[in-house]
Amino acid sequence: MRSRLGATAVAVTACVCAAALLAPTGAQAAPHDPHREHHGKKPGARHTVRLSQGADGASDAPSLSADGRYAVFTSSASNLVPDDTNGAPDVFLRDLRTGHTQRVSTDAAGGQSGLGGTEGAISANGRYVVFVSASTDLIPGEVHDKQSVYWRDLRTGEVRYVGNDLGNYLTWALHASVSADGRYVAFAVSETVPRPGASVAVRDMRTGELTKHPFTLHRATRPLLSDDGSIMVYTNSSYWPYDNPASDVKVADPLTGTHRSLHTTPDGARGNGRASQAGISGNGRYASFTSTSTDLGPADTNGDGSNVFVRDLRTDALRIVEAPDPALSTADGALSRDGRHLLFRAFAGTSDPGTWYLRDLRNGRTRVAITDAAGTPVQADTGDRPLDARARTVAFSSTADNLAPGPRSPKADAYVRRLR
Ligand SMILES: [Ca+2]
Ligand SMILES: [Ca+2]
Repeated sequence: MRSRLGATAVAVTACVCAAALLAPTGAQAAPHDPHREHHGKKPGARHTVRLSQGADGASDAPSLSADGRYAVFTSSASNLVPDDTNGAPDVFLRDLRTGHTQRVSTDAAGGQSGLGGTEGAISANGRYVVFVSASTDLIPGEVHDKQSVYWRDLRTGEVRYVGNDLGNYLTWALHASVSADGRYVAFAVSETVPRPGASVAVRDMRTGELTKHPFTLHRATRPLLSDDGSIMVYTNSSYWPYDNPASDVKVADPLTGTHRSLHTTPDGARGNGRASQAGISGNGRYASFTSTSTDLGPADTNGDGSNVFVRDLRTDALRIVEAPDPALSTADGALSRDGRHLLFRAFAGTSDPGTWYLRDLRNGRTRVAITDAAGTPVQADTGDRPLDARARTVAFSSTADNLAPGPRSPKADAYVRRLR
């Protein structure tokens, strides 16, 4: 298994560059859109853009396309686009080049859906969006009565059902991830009958084939695909009362279901702490996770304080990510699509919002990544793909003041900040 995943990773290293060159067209043009905003800053200048300018509701952490041009986020606001009257959260696409904001949790013609959508994710090439919705009116003639994953081609507008049901009764889809070319969609399904838990599945949108990963006495959640769709990671969290064995992070072949743990000691045993937050670089070579284990191999200076770890899937080497102050904990790691940069949060304890850093994993250079206009680190949350391919921009949500000019929402806003 190891060597097979490793070999796959080698073969797809070049994928992200090609994906970044695929410039999406259509669907973004809106000649007389009053919601357009132009940001007259020179490309490369460090600045922060509020995606939810003046919003009347909360927005969550966006995900970015590989080239950093497109951001997808969820918002409860009703005033980000005209005629949002469904009283439900929707998924929005922001073109950062034109400033145009578009609602994407709609039917193919752009018609509003009754229950909107959440948990949007965008493909690396910027053309496809997947999201979760309980709406029954997204596809004419198709009614899916459970919370389901939908796939949208932004160029043609086409909306397709991905899935919600793994053969059991009470299930609902939770989270989705899409490959760079839109072909593969991984998603998590939560179940209450016959027993509480969650599992992951992958749909091939070209053939329609659905691969179900085995259900265990765990919650398998937040699957994330590499850009070419050949590698998937996910988190297995213990579900009360099933607290044994402990949580784990997995790397899997999405189409065969074979998998292995990322959270292992040099002897191959399970780490002695808890693991979560599985991540994968877009090129599929590096996987990240957060763990409280002290026996994974690298020297650990904060004891059982959590650390982000990065595993090279080609060599199996594991590195620990320590804060600039190594007594602090680190968590919330997210790799750039090219795998060179890592965004992470360093904090002293659970009540400390901490500081977000960007580290160049090649030379160790580390800088504060998320600050307000005065340069002060601020509270922030991040989504699945908070960095573009080369970590030139970071996307996040925050309730902090003074992040960008203009009016902020009464709750959290979504932002994109240029890093270099
Ligand atoms: Ca809405
Ligand atoms: Ca530690």
